[in-house]
Amino acid sequence: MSTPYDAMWEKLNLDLDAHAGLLEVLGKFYGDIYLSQAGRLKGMEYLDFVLSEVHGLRIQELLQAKAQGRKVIGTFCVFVPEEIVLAADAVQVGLCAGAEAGKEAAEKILPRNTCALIKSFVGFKLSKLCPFIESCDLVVGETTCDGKKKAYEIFEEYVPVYVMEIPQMKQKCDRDLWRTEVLRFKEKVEEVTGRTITAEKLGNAVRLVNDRRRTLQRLDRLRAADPVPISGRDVLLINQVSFYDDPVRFTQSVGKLCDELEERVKAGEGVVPPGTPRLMLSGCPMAVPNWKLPYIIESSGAVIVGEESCIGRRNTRDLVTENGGKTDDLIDAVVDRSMKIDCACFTPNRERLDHIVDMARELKVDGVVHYGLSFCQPYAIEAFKVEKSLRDAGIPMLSIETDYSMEDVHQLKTRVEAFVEMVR
Ligand code: BJ8
Repeated sequence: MSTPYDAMWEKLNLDLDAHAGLLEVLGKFYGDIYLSQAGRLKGMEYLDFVLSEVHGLRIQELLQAKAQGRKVIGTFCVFVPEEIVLAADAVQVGLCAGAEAGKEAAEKILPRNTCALIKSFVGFKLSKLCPFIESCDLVVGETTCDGKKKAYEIFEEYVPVYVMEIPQMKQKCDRDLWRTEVLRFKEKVEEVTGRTITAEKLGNAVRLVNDRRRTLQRLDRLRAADPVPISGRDVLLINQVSFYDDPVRFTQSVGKLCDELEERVKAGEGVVPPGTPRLMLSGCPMAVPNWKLPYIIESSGAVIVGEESCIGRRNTRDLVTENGGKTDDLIDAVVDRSMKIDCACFTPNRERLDHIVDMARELKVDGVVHYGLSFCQPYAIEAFKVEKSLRDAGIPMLSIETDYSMEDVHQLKTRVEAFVEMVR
């Protein structure tokens, strides 16, 4: 079936047939997992619309921005400072990497035992399925885990890639390294965009990204009410969309959704029956359209009330300090915020364990589901310490390792149902 966007996708050199197949599967998946939910907020219509136009209108907007001389920069990690990109009047998009399409192509050049997220971004490029990647003037990688780091060496044969070195520890010398990297990135962005990043522009960008984080923090507070006023799936989707929607429009729309949510909380209305077990997700990020595990959990009699993840609280918990007028002060503030990100790629990573226990207590959860992508060593190994910290705090944990395939759905459902019964 032809669409009004075919010419645009063809210009971007997408494989039109394979792409149409992907959109069809995604549409069905979305209908089953999202549109079938009862009692959704009216504000979720905005998210449904954005998702339905993810490869359409949003790409059109990016291409319009490019036609006006703005650059599009794609990223894979929350360490990459969006404030720098926005200060150069460029557009930043998080490249999702949450689907299995393209896996076969990826496995021709990557070992099969590579995590699904890495195979996904490589596979999407090789199979010509992602209009976001094709719209990017630059893709920014980072040296977080070994898999990503080495995959970027291959990826740069297909797209312009720039890699930031992320420290692995949090001593003073690591912060110094990261500050140097942020400055190097600023120079690169200035070179690619042809714009100079001034203190004023950087200050505005800091406020803009902070506003989005504040709105997501508000959402995070409201969604934790008892009775639970919104499904975990919907909140995950909002966080996922925050990575590629226009930041001003997104913040306004989610702000309105939060107003509606606040009314619901005041009225004591919930989306699940009283007494439904409250669970928290912790671990690897869940990029669009990775909704498998949240759906399994919420169709097994539990509700998700928090995500300790980079597509969740790990990304929105800390703000950049705004009280600095000079470029140097703002750079310091950006650096300090990102040094608080407790990704499992760091060692030691005690603060993540403390955050998980604090978050579980604050959200009054009955249990935690630790989610690791298969072959992700940092999160799989850290899961042992997470489990021990939670056990010491008297909070049960279920450890799940999976990828994007649907083959293990029944097996996962059996394990999740047993866990839900246990914590009930
Ligand atoms: S700051 S979590 S967004 S790196 S799942 S590719 S770690 S093998 S995604 Fe992440 Fe930045 Fe850390 Fe956050 Fe490697 Fe693991 Fe795959 Fe991963």
